[in-house]
Amino acid sequence: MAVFEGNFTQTARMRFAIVIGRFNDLVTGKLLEGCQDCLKRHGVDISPEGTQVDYAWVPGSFEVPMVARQLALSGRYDAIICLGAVIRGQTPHFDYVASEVSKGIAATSLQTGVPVIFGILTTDTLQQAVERAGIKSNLGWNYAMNALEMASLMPQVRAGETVSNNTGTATLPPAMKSAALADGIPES
Ligand code: INI
Repeated sequence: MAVFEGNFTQTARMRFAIVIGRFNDLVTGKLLEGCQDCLKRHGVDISPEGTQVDYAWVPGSFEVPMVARQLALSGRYDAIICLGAVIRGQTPHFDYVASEVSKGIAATSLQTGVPVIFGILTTDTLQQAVERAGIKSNLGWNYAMNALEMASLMPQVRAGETVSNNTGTATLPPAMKSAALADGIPES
């Protein structure tokens, strides 16, 4: 049987889109910084003028899934990272926004087959949010790691390529093999 496993090293040909909510941008801006730092330190060119990362700003988390879905449908990206911060207030608004963005991101990922990373902080207070966006740690970094891992995992799963195999190396049909190689998977 096969073991499929992502890696963090073959990033040269990967393409990402990052969708960022402006609402609570004190927090989402910091998540973006953490995310970019991680991608850059794994060899990704994060420049908006470059060829590896596109950025899309939306008003708030509620709008994130719509734009993420359109980007996913373009077929241009190995993974999409969604960043937002939904902070509980005095009204039920939080619950509606948090519910819709989580359902929307899950649906986008499942419907398109493109990994869409759920980088939406949902917290009770602003303090909890800033602690997770750079004060104590920066979850933006983790979301980028998740994107790198999924971007390298999915081509393997699609092509049936094996990373390690107790019974030997799996053989792929030629068409799948060239697709896997085009996706940056090394020949085993
Ligand atoms: N958007 C957020 O990203 N976080 C929030 O905490 C938030 N709250 O609490 O209202 C929020 N609201 C805006 C929402 O995402 C939409 O942009 C707006 O409703 C327009 O559709």
